[in-house]
Amino acid sequence: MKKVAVVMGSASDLPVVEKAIKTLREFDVPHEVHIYSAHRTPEEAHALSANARKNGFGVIIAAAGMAAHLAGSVAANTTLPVIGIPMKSTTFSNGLDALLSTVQMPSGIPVATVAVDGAVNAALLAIEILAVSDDALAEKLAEKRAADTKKVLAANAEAEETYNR
Ligand code: RP5
Repeated sequence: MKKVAVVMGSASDLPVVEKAIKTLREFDVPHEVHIYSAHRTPEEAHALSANARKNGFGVIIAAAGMAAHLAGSVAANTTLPVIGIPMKSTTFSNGLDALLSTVQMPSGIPVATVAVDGAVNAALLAIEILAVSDDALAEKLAEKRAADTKKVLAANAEAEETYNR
């Protein structure tokens, strides 16, 4: 199976990005985690993305806040799919700054952008991309969907029982 690269701009992003790592682990998807900044370690970030395909990666998840250039700069150096997680790293604008920086890519260099702090969906989207050519992984995704549906219906049954008169 291809690996997922998870890269974030700062150690301060880890508490949120760990949710993506946990999801990848739940699906037994091989992954590597790095803290490389587009601004503070540009050479390392460049090497990761430029060599990602030949190093066995199938998808890259890139998380960054504030100016949030990481996902875009990673995408500029690879034709692998790049999923951007805009991080709510400051109270200023609640992550809208990072959301716009991540999503507003110029034509030709796409970044698939999830919600602000949307780490779980970033991992699930990465798994969905790998599952295009992996039936066993697709089956695991279907099982998770079914389990999620069950949970919501159980909560609904409880709410109906509690509140409906
Ligand atoms: C971004 O700036 C990082 O991804 C982080 O979300 C934000 C703040 O970084 P620190 O100042 O906490 O290192 O590059």
